[in-house]
Amino acid sequence: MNITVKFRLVILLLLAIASTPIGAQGPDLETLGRPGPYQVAWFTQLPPRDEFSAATLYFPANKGLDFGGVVIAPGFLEQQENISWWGNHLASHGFAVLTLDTNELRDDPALRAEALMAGVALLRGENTRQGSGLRGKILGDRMAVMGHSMGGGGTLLAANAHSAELKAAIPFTSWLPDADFSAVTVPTLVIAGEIDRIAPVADHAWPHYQSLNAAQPRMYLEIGGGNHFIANSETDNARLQPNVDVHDLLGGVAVAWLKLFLDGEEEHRALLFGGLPNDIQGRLSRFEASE
Ligand code: 9J3
Repeated sequence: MNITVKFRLVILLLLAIASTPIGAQGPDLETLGRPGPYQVAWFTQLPPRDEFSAATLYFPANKGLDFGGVVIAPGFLEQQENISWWGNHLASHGFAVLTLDTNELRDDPALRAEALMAGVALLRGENTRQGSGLRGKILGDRMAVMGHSMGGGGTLLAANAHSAELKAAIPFTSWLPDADFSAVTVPTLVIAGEIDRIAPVADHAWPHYQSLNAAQPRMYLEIGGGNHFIANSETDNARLQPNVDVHDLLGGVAVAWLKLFLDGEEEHRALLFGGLPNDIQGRLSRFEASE
């Protein structure tokens, strides 16, 4: 090795040291609430399933391997467009996300639960399907379910019956009267809106949360002044609009939840259970969490 080569190696070493974060900046909820590092691609040509009528698979196009999967169901009279922002957001943070349309716009929560679990099976199948763009990239043991309103009721029913097949559940402004989800054994993030008139928290999200077994991680996140549609996409349908803009807050907390409980990235634990930042707490009307 001549002196020039040695010199260059020393320079490279110094550059490597200089670019290594010292006191490494860990993840934070604000960053996780913005679009993530991956480019999002999507496709809709998927193997048909009896349990739902159509679906879109969003994925992180420039991530090589190891995608956890998330399946999301819309609410009563809603379609994929009402939940599509989650597909983009979660895929940009590294997840394969299947949004689905129910067979009928009025399908009940139990049918939405079946649709969600069929979606989980579909995502697992994409890992082995000849011709799938996601072949070999999906980790079938890292699956989560989400959903809005009756889709949130379906999310909780799916987790209550099939926790062994799942790693996390995230119902948002869930709707299901007189429900008991005490058989859920996966970490569950319950998103609610303070002034939800369609699924009032006193009859829906709050008792849903309270019925969960406190022996596993659970969180109740109620948005101050939030309506039934706070976690939905903005669309042209005025009836289905979020009344406050909390996608940044919800997106950040949900990504942290999935990175911790699907991907096992422990550095996200303190973000969720170490006390939320004051600016987030200021936007909540009720919050409860246990690890
Ligand atoms: O999915 C939902 O928005 C359920 C709320 C609802 O109107 O239920 C009454 C039948």
